[in-house]
Amino acid sequence: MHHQANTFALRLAFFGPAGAGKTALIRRYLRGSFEAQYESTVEDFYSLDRVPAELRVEILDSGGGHSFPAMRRLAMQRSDAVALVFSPHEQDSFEVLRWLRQELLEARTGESKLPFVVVANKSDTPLNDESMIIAQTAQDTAVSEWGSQFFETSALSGDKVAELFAALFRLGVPPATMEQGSQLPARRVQRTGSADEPRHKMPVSEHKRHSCVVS
Ligand SMILES: Nc1nc2c(ncn2[C@@H]2O[C@H](COP(=O)(O)OP(=O)(O)OP(=O)(O)O)[C@@H](O)[C@H]2O)c(=O)[nH]1
Ligand SMILES: [Mg+2]
Repeated sequence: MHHQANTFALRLAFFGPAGAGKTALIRRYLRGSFEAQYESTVEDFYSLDRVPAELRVEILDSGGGHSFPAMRRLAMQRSDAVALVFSPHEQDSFEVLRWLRQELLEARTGESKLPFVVVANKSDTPLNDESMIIAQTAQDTAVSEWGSQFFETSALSGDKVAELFAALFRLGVPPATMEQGSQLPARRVQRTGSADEPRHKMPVSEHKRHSCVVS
């Protein structure tokens, strides 16, 4: 959590191979819509203010097809909660998550429990024999080996997308401090909302379903 003048900023970040559905998941959550046409991301930022908690949520949408290791490392260090997204329908998709998790470990050495979840996206599409094995291996690895939560989401149908974001919020904001509503711990206090950070501005109406106001 990052504290700035009566506002707490929660930084979420999405990483994963190109085409896994990071952008689609973020847009499904923020806008409640789905775009079938694929447009690869370089790097995007979204932000929204959750009115009741005076909580500013910043979401980094990284581009899986663009490798900027130094930027990724910085983003990993600055995040309060991370979603590692893959698609079981793509061979090697989960393998990318293995080294992304490794990068996360290296970027944040010394932290005992890293705040990340693993996301198998495109659950609307039936698994064949091969993708079923990939999905099972991923779940076993995430839960048993990495001790992380595992979500099977669909940006197309919206299935488990709200649950995914709820988990990210919980990871980033310790519940006890949320209830107190004050004196939130600043794990890595950083200035937020600086002019040099690009942001997507989206019409307020797109956020209504989440009772959010766009900053
Ligand atoms: N059927 C289905 N298709 C999806 C789902 N999520 C994303 N897609 C499609 O998969 C393609 C890639 O989705 P994106 O969200 O752009 O993937 P990305 O992870 O952001 O990719 P990069 O920006 O290149 O890293 C698009 O054509 C989406 O419409 C899903 O849950 N189900
Ligand atoms: Mg994208």
